[in-house]
Amino acid sequence: MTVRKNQASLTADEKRRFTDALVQLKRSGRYDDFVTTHNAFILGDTDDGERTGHRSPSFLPWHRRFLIEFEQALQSVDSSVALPYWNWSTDRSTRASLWAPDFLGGTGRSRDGQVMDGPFAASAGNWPINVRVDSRTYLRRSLAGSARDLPTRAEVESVLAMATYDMAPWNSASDGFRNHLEGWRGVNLHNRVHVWVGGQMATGVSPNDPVFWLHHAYMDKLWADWQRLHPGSGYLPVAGTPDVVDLNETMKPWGDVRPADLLDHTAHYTFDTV
Ligand code: CU1
Ligand code: CU1
Repeated sequence: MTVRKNQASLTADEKRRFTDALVQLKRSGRYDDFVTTHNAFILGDTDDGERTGHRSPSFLPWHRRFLIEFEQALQSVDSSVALPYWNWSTDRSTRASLWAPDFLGGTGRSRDGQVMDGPFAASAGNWPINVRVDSRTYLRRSLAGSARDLPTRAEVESVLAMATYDMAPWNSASDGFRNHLEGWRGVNLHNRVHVWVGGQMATGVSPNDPVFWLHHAYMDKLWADWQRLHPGSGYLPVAGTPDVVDLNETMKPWGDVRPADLLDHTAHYTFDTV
């Protein structure tokens, strides 16, 4: 059974196995397939105008499925690996162990944002940026370079307290849990973390930075936490809503999975907190 752990409690061996598996997926080309898929679903999202991955109710189930596939790819390399999650409301400093050279490496240098240490530094030769928005082929970060700090626990709790999953107009203007979590309104949790990390994380090709997976594993955990806090609330919309994915409609690009299929994460993994 896959147990997703807080990254702060991983052993040195678990960190090494995780980063080794990432590098192996990168070498095989499979890692970049995930970046390409995400990039294709960052905007419109699809040619028929349906919003799937972002700015819509299916933000959470879409990324849940995306992470499950990625975790399975990692496990095909090393069956002991699970996705760790990054609780950025607690590990909120640029000196957190997350950014140490034995794990994800640190911030980029001031000149060009290039990450200079850890397994994903350009100098280590294992992490070319192939799916990119410009000509720069190296991983970039500017930790804490944005105007706002990482979200606080109180801000997380204010979003978890929202009892309605999502509501019309089902986009980046909506009130409700999903949109405040995604960050287009209110305190802004998810988007703000992407911007705080900077570099590729602040672009549509954000999965180029391995911290993407740890950030989204935590977003996914917050969805599970919200479900436990609001047992009477569920995924919305249930049916008949144009341009977004209803509870029982399939999601692209998979075509065989509905939000309804993804409401119970325990079929796939558990968290170290339960
Ligand atoms: Cu995304
Ligand atoms: Cu994201």
